[in-house]
Amino acid sequence: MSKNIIIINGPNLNLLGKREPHIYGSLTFEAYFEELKDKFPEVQLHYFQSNHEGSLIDKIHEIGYGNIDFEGIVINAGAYTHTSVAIADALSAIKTPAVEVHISNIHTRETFRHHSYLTRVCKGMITGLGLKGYEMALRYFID
Ligand code: CA2
Repeated sequence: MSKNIIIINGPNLNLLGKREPHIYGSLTFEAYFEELKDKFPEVQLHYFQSNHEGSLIDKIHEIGYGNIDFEGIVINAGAYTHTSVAIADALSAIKTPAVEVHISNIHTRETFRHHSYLTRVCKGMITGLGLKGYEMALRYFID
């Protein structure tokens, strides 16, 4: 049985490839996700995106307590990274390990982006390496 790994993207990340390409690149996440599936045929990759905090929390609960056994979560919570104690609590309420990813380098941007509520409940954080960060996080779970 292959490993199940899920990528969760938070608010506005559905606009990837459509706006602000100078910060976030010009590829849509859907197109990138197809590339990832080709790159990692040995795992069952899942993808979830929501602009709603509660939906992200519901999905994290489903991963932790649902019927599918997940090896890991790769999460880019978007701006909720900097505001959401609730998403951090959801991640710490489940056993499934998570790796936090940011496309841009949050430490070289505005001060309000420097702090993440998620880092302390994640295995690690990758920031500033573009979409490549997702691939690196997946590699962590696969290896
Ligand atoms: O760098 C990242 O991945 C972020 O998580 C992206 C969030 C931002 O609030 C975080 O500080 C860092 C914003 C995602 C917005 O994505 C867009 C993509 C294309 C066009 C507009 C927004």
